Amino acid sequence: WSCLAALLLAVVANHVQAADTRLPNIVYIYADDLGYGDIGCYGANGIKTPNLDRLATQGLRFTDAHSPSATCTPSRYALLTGEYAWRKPGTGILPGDAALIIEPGRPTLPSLLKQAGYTTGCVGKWHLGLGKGNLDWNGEIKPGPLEVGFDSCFIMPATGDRVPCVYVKDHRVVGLDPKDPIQVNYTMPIGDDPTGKDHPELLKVKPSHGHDSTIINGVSRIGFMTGGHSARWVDQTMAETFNRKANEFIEANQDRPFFLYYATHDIHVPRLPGARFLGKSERGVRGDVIEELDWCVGDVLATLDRLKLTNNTLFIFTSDNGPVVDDGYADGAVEALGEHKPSGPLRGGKYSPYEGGTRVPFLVRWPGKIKPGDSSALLCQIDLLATFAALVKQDVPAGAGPDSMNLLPALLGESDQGRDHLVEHANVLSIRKGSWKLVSGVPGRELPKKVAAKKKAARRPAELFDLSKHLDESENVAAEHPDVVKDLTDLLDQVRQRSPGSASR
Ligand code: NG6
Ligand code: CA
Repeated sequence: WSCLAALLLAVVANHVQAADTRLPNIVYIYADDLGYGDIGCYGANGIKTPNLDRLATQGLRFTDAHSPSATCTPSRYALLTGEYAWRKPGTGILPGDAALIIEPGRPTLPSLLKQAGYTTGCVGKWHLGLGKGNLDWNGEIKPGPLEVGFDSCFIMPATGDRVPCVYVKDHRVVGLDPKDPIQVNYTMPIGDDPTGKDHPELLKVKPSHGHDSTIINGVSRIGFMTGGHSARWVDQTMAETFNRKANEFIEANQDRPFFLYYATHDIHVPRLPGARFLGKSERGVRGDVIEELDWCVGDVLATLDRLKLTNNTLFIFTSDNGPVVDDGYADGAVEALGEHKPSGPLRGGKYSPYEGGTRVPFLVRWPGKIKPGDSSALLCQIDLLATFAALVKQDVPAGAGPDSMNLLPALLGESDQGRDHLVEHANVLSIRKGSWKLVSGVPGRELPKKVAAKKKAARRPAELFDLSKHLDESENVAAEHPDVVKDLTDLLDQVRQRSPGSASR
């Protein structure tokens, strides 16, 4: 008996140890255009987000975490490569027919995790280009997510408001009828589908700016497309479709360490929530899609609970850039805003160099490992590549993730120490250090030489803010602190000139 008992004990001990040393699963939910003040635990008004609020109660709520850029493509590029997007021309907001902008074979956040034994999945919005240019949507769609570190993907190629309006699973358009081939064009009309410009009477929601090309599902988009009728998505079921795919990925990989990159379409335009969320919030469709997003997060959390994976899963929820109310469709969001402040106490939002452009909600939960609370550590999504590498004990290869810093102690709430400084990226570059913020006149993207020279001459003077005194960047104190302006300008220059690969880690 004692022998058997000892054996049993050994088996149990072994099991416990195995569970303890197993690498945690990582679920990363990337909301689109969700602002710092858009959810309950960050002060939303008239919008209920009980699931995200629960996540905040059970985990760490960061108050100074940033997306790398104030728009989508550069943020995602920087997150996945660990390189500031402004270093690399061609990483601005991409059209739906753009080629992939991450070089296959380059070490990426998912490829490092894969190397550590993770199964990696990508669900939702991609917007980093597909193929090598002139892509045939009816054939093999590659390179794409699978060539830069993901084992599987179920994606929307670009954005909800850009054609082609179809899902892509791994290398193929889902549900495509070969007899009705897809063609996409971003320069001229193609096929017989009506456009918003010529047939506004067919629209469910009218554009307020641009967005007047091919009409798909009663919504005119950016870009022209023809064909692929059986494959076209229905906006109102997009959130639940992606959520089902996210849950399926978790379910299929429950027995091994997995990394799920789940980038939602919510709360980007066009805002067409599922029927049960329409009119649910007090803040019009923009509030409704936030509540839909919250439901989606809750549903993924429930899947983890059901599969008993909650305790061994590092769960991160954040957003790719700050908020925007009218982003090109007259959908009533502006009128319904009421007391709600999408950026909370911050100035600016999507596209803006002020804090609202990049400071976003950032919630991290890992029960038993991360003590619930708040953290004011300055961190950026660009740091996750080096931070995850440290977590899973992988070396970051020389030259990879040049701007990514290992902030594992901060991520786990063991330290309040975040970055020493951070470059924020919008139409101009800004730099943060301590409580100082300098909004420079330096453009956030490479300009043609002639234009650059002209612009340099016409550069607006730098603005300086002390965020500890004016979090809302309401008072420019550049004139009072020329020394700080100079130091930060020099520091920004240093970071800009640092050749990728030599950044200190
Ligand atoms: C802009 C679009 C906007 C949105 C954005 C990309 C117009 C007038 N505006 O050019 O609607 O699609 O691009 O958003 O077309 S992002 O979150 O993917 O960066
Ligand atoms: Ca976005």
